[in-house]
Amino acid sequence: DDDGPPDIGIAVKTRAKSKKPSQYKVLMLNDDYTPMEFVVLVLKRFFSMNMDEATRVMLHVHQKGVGVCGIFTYEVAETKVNQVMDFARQNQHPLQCTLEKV
Ligand code: TYC
Repeated sequence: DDDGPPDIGIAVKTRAKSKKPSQYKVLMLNDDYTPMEFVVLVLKRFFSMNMDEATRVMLHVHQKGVGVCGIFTYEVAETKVNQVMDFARQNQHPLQCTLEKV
C-alpha cells in the first residue's frame, strides 16, 4: 500500500479478560435435634453423595459442629442452601446450612 488513503486497522479484542467465578463452600451445621438419617438424606438428595459419603460427612458435622457439603459458584451454592433450608423446614427440623466464600 503505497499511494492513496492510509489503511485503517481496527483492533479486535479476541480474548476477553476472564476471571474465574468466586467459589463458595456450602456448610452444614450440627444441632441436637435433627435426626442423623435426615441429614444423610439431605446430603444424598441435594449434594449427590452416596450412602458412604453422606454418612461420613454427617458424622463429621455431628462430631466437629460443622462440615463442608461441597464447593460451588455463588448461584449454585445459594440455591443448595435454600433447598436444604426449605426441606428441613418442611420436615420441622432445625437443620442449618450456610455459605462461606472460599
Ligand atoms: N447431632 C444430631 C443428632 O445427634 C445429628 C446431626 C448431624 C444434626 C449433622 C445436624 O448437620 C447435622 N441427632
